[in-house]
Amino acid sequence: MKLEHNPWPTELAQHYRDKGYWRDEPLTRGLDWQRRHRPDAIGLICGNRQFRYADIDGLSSNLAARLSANGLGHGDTALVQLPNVAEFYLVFLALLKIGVAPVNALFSHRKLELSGYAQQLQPRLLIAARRHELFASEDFIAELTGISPHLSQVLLLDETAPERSLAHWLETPPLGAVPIYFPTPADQVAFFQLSGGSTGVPKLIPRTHNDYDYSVRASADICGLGPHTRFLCALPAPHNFVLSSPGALGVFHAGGCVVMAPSPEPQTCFQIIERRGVTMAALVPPAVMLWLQVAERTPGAPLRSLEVLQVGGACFAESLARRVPATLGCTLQQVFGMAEGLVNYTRLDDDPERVFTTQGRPISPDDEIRIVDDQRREVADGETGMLATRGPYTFRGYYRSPEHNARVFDAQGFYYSGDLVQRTPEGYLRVVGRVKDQINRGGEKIAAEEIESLLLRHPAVTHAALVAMDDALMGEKSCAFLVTNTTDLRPATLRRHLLDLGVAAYKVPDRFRFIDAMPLTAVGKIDKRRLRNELALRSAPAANPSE
Ligand code: OOB
Repeated sequence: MKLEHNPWPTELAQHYRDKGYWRDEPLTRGLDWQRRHRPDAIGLICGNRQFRYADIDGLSSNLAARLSANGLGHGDTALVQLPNVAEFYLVFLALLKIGVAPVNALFSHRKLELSGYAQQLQPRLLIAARRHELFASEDFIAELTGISPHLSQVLLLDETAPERSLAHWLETPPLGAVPIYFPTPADQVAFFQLSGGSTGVPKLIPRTHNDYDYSVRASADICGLGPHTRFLCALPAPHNFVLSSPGALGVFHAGGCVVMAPSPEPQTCFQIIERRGVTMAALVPPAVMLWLQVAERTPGAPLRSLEVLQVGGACFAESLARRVPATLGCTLQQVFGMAEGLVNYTRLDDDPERVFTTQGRPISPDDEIRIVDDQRREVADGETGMLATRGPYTFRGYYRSPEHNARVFDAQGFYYSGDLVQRTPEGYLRVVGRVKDQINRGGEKIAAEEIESLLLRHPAVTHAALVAMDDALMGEKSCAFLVTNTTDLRPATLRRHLLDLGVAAYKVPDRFRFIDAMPLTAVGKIDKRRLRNELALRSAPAANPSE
């Protein structure tokens, strides 16, 4: 069975093959090469555990074979939620080997997000962790089975019962020889990436073997990855940045080593960097700020091995960018990417001024970029416009979302990312704002509409608008403006309301403000610009009695 996705038009697909971008090989190709040529090289480190390429391949093959023996294969989907542990990659690779397409939820996701993904994908397999509050008992697993009646296989990290223990399934080969075959054609869906979203329901992004593999290979090349690379994965492992830009898959392609960290917190990361000789790391801007603060307090810090720091996911202030090379003693690389596809990098040999002042240029000569005004007419270099793009690894449509796709794609298949950018004459992009209704909370994306509709489910809330407010550390935080039919609604009640609905904690508004009526635009829509301006005018939190 094929999983639906909007394919590239035949002529473009042919062009991408002719250019050698699409090789019609599986996304596990890199691992397979390392297994055959460098089986004893260490490819993955997690705490005190080290995995050689032979181990990574062997463990993932055990799991793949056992799942395959249980009837899972091409056309099936899986819901996976794991923290930053080695098992994340072992599971991902196992599923790719047998053509089961997973969605890798963030560990911070809760009931609402996981139920939403299960609803859309109807997975047959669930892989999760007992240490997550939702999977400490059986209740939510039963709920998921209600949502996805074909869910027949559950495997858990930290589980003692062998029939459900992920560790057991990874370590124990199946009885008898079960062939692991790769039945998924490379132009089909390999897995689903998560969209930051701007709509009510989180959308899924089908990524094919061909398109993702190209982005990984080309990224590894641009970032100079090789067997010497030791890459610190401190951001959530499913995120496109640390998975493929060039991320862990880039490292496996190049034969380097992925070193896991539980979080980007500097004290922990600095120790891991020193102990493991990490050469490269990828961070979001708030984490860089913390790293800079700690490194400035402790000069001669343990970052000697660090050669490259990638920063992306949200706007990185030029003033901070300028501090990175001197304070952390490494090369800065800015990365502007999206789970939907397009990724831009400053190049490692770029002039430092360009690295400090732009977010890079696209991976591929065949990434087509248009920067357009409201009428979708192209603007001149240096002018601000909306970013539209298509190319060999930019998706052609969200999963089963024809109406939303009609809004964010044009007739030529260009995807409108919702970012406001400028292009330099050399083709480098600068991100200057956005038109999508989203809050970028230090790299974590919050779709305003999703939270507004949850707030409106509270009986006392009659109007709700979520907007971004500036924050010194996070870049942006979220503020909910509310009109209510009572005078005694408290922020704590609304926070509880949202958490009870099962939304991830990072999406709960940082501030609530109660107003008498929503300001409206000329066409009668909520005037969010006015709400944002109001916040900017009264930015001092102490002067805010409604909090
Ligand atoms: C990355 O991916 P997503 O899907 O979480 O978020 C994409 C959005 C972009 O459309 C843009 O609004 C924002 O995040 N963004 C940036 C940025 N990088 C991403 N805004 C300003 N400056 C940057 N450098 O965030 C992502 C995916 C792959 C690599 C890196 C980041």
